[in-house]
Amino acid sequence: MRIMGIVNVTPDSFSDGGLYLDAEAAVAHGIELAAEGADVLDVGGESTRPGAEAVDAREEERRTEPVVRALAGAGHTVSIDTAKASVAEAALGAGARIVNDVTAFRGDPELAGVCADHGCDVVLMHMLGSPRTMQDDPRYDDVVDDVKGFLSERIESALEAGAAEERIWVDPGIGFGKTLEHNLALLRRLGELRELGRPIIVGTSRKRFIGAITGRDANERIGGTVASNVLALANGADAFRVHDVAEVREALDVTEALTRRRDWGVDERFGAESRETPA
Ligand code: HH2
Repeated sequence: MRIMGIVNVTPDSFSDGGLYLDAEAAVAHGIELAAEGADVLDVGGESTRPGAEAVDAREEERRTEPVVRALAGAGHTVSIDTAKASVAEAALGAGARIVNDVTAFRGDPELAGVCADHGCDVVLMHMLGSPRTMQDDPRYDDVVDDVKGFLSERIESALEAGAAEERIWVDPGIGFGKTLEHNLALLRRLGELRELGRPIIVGTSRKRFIGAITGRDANERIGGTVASNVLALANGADAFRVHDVAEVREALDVTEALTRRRDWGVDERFGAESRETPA
């Protein structure tokens, strides 16, 4: 199980926009998240919240590159949350090891090649439409089957572009063109995505579907964030992208201990053979 801590260097992210816009504050926040138990720090310079305006590539690079350089330089594993090849190239040059692309290589035709050249890990996420339009009446035949089919096609496309299969992660894109029911179905049936044969990462952190259930604002969704990540772990997720690392780490450590199948040596001592040879 891996926890990815979110470092948003943006003025407008939905829950922490503007808090870490200054590089120094972003780096300090990343270091704090690592101390709380994040295995990977996901640095992003463009909000993908519904309706968000696109950010110019040079501005996105200006926000993220120094933060990536400082965190990677301090020995942390850094991922760059971008759909742009030039931003990814700068981040990989500054020490990032993972590219987290919410468009799954559909946003920038150059990005897959940049990732293949660097041999980095890539996160391919499902989104219906674009952030500007994705929440306008999203529809699926069967949301889990549709997301699975999409991710399968994007894996193939990444492989054709030169990505190494063992470096690909998949993400159902919670909140990206999904109603409350779509998000719940994806989390309940997450295990079906295991058939893709790649590790699954999920991002439920503080998202609107939690607020729709609890009535809480973005900064008051820790309980819902913890609950959804616990269920996701139990249902087969491998990595968890969150803002509240300390709380989620604690919950997932306990969930992992509770759900792990421990080998008590029972089969050896009371296995078929010993049953067949009663005294
Ligand atoms: N969610 C957000 C951004 N990037 N990447 C992956 N792989 N999966 C996600 O679910 C995901 C993501 C949105 O969250 P956040 O970064 O907190 O907000 P914003 O996009 O407004 O910066």
